[in-house]
Amino acid sequence: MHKAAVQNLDRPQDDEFLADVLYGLSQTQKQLPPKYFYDQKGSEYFDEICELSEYYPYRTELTMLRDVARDLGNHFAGLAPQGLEIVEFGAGSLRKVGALLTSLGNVRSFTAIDISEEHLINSCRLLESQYRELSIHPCVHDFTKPLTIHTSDRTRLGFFPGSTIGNFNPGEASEFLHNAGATLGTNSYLLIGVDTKKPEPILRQAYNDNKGITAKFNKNVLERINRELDGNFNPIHFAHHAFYNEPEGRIEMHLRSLKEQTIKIAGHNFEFHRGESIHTENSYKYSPDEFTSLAQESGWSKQHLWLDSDELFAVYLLQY
Ligand code: AVJ
Repeated sequence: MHKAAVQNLDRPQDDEFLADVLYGLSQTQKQLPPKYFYDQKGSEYFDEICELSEYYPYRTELTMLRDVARDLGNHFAGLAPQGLEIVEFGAGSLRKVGALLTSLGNVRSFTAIDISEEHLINSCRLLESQYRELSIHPCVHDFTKPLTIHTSDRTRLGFFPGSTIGNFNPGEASEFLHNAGATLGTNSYLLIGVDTKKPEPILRQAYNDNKGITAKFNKNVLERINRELDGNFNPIHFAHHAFYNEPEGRIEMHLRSLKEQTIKIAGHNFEFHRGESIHTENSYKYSPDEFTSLAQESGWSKQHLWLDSDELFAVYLLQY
């Protein structure tokens, strides 16, 4: 895998970042798209979040994937004569796909799609050193947008772990699932991790950790605006605020202004009242029934559902 082999299909450009920020901060409820969390620094903070005791989704799913991979091995035995091609959406640090690569045995090709180029390349290099026979294709792309990838005779298995789908509202999630089906093709599969609904304290603590890493992750988007878009946010004057919005079934993350202030970004002024917030992320939680219907409405049928014993997390195998 050489640098030249990296596909840059739809890398978000600086002017798009600027346009999204100017638009988001002009809304009555100020907001920023969560995909901008993941520059190099933000991707590192997210990896730290995954090590936190409060953040159950990462370790729960990782533990489940061992069983899932074994079941998938049985499922695909005889079903994928040309071998499998795995396509991971939002690949991040690639710490989960290894469980599948090891147990499935017949994976020939792996396409890793992520928005954070440097992080993606480093992760692919590491994976390459561990799976020398595997053909690895890093692809820098914003997976919130449709994507066409090369075709082969192999059985395609999309992989979308971590409940990243929770960042979309249900309408956008359905659109993503449709697009993923179009990208992967008829009869392809999607293995997708989805956070479940559960008692509020567990959810709240997962996004309000004791070490304050989630707060740093959240505030990093302000520092990124300062670095890349000539902004003058002082993160000290904003507070991390995360809570479960029960009627909407989602965790919301906000950055709340601790005082009245004016922020300048690329020559534009934005006024903040004391207590006014920027809504930085939604993280939707789905019961198995809710998610199964969403998948069905989006062209996918449920083949398998795995839940851990505490029902903290769900992994679905869907077919298009
Ligand atoms: C990567 C979107 C699944 O919503 O749990 C973690 C991101 N935000 N802590 C999530 C996140 C705050 C995470 N997802």
